[in-house]
Amino acid sequence: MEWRFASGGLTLDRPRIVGILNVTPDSFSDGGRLRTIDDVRRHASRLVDEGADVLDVGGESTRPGAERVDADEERRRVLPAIDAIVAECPDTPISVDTVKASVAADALAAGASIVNDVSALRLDPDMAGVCAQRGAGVVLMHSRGDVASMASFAHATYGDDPTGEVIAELRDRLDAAERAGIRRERIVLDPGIGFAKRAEHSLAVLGALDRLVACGLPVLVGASRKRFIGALTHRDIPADRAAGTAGANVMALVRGARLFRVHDVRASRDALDVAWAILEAGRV
Ligand code: PMM
Repeated sequence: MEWRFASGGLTLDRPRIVGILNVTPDSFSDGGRLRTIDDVRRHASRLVDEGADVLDVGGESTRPGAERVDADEERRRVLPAIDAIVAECPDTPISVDTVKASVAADALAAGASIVNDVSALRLDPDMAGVCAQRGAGVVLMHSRGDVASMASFAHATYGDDPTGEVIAELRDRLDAAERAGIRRERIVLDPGIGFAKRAEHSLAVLGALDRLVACGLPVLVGASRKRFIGALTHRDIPADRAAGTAGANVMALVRGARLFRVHDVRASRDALDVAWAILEAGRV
């Protein structure tokens, strides 16, 4: 299986890591760390050295209570970072984590080739068209509500099959994306761990991830440092959750995910490579 996007593609014949570069003052686990372009350059090159296959640049935090940013401010954060990464890591595909079509369009023009939309194209009516026209790779992540509420529990109401609801809602977004002209080979599905999901919902969705994988598209999981991992490991500080994150990623790999969005690349790279070798050895 291969994920196609504007600058080429990524084969998914082994686990792939999307390294997180948040150029926000207030993201939940790493806000404010990358203040200068030199910081961005150093961090990007470190993530790639540690084994990231894609770099994901985000300029707006979805943390409940985080400051909302307009498109101009988001552009001011994201575009210089993309320029710096293109120069520093020219062979690494870049994705832009945004729900705004105008930010996505400028990011794609600056050298990004993937749009990671945590609203799965719900919040900006122009987003699907921009992605289709530019041939961007697209991550459709499950969420409910607007940017201010999607990472809270405000919409975390499910019946007795949360996974089924998540899959049905993602299928609707997939249909909308295809109707807008985005080719299937460019689309990746993401269950949206922690978005409109309490710990029990995130666990249910990860535990039954094979049902999402059965839709036939590549699956990306973003469990990195999230609250449910903190709760399970009693690690209050998000930066202490790398091992818990690696555990979640290994289980997601076993259930069929192939892309993993993480802050701590080295820990998940090692865990996923070892898990993959064992899975492959068992496939004879
Ligand atoms: N999580 C966050 C932000 N963007 N994108 C995708 N595709 N999947 C996720 O799970 C996801 C995301 C929130 O985490 P962060 O603030 O640490 O980036």
